[in-house]
Amino acid sequence: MSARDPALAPIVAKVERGERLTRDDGLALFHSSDLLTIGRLGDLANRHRNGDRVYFAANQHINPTNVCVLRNTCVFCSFARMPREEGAYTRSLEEVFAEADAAHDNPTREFHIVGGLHPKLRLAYYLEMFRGLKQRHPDVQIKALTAVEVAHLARIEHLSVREVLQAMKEAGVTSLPGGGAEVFSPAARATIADKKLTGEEWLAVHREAHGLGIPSNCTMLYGHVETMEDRVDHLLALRALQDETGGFLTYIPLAYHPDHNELGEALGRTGTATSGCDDLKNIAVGRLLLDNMPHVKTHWPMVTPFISQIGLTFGCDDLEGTVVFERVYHEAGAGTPMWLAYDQIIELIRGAGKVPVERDALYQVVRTFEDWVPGRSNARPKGPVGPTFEIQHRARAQARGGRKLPVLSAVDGAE
Ligand code: V47
Repeated sequence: MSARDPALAPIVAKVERGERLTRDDGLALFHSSDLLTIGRLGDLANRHRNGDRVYFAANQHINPTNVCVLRNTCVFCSFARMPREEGAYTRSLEEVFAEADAAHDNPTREFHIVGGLHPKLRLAYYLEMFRGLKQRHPDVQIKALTAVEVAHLARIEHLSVREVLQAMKEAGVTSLPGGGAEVFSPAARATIADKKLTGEEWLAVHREAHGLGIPSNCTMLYGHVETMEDRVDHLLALRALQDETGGFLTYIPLAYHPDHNELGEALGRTGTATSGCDDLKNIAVGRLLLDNMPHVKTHWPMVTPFISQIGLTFGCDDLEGTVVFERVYHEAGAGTPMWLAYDQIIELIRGAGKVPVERDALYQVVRTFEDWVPGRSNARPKGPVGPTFEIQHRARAQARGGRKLPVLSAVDGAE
């Protein structure tokens, strides 16, 4: 493979030989504008591991509360509220179970449960939630609580992180999501998430989880105040922990959204803060530096389904699933849909010339699609939810006097 940017020539040779890339290589990749060479390298590294397979999960996101003690210090976040602030909400367990009941009519395999750091919600609330969900939906795996939430619960319960994780595992949690990592650089963190646990502490929670046999995901939030050095160092820290434990399943680059948060205002940004080229570059460079990471996932709610689809030939072997319903980025102005139908995901993957594989939270194969014919309803499962569910859900939430849910996008035509 030849590179248009001569600075990439030695990196091409290394990737072709399967050699590990260095910090300088990472910097050269981020500084280069030779996007197609970077993409081809990401694709090469991915194909080597995963062939043409692209995984997805039929999943449902559940956000039990948006009340967060870090509301005023995580200045990039649009989701968090103070307890008495307009729009603050905390779901009762019955409400969480009612929301999760959509899984009965849908092919849901994973609940993705994250929320704010509520000052009063105790560990018992979460454990009862996990047990209740497991009892009601035994076939659905639970991916729950970021390292930040785990550390917060340990602090308010006067328990060790290990004890909290052990209790979560016993209550039915299968894996941890990758949120809260942001960017580990102390300087960038001081600007965007001053009071959040440090990068070292985030890594320590994941190390502990891996030691208990709980696999986890990892992320990097890019497109705000971080430097290219910050990005590379963050990826190398993830790589080092993966060398040590092997417990990460997936890396997910997360594109910063600047609407309705203090940081976006300070930076004078609205709409989007990243570009399509930067989104694709972050996918490919993540894949190249994280040579020990089994999977790289593209999160379509952040970068759009179409950029995610292109990402499948830039190093991603995993497309975020049905989601049902995304709230964190929609509060920050993401204009993408709040969910995708099961069939739309298959079409996106097939449209990229890849082979869709439905997986569970642990990447065990649930279904392949050799016999799947677009447009033949009897050859495909029912979509995860229809717009009716969201309309009912919003009506119920509003009738309860809860906060207004963000307006749905045009994709489902529900408005
Ligand atoms: O940690 C918050 C990010 C993350 C904004 O593990 C924002 O499978 C952009 O980690 N603009 C949480 N990003 C989400 C997350 C995640 C998503 C999908 C899959 C998985 C997984 C994990 O969302 C936070 C933060 O980095 N975030 N606010 C914002 N304004």
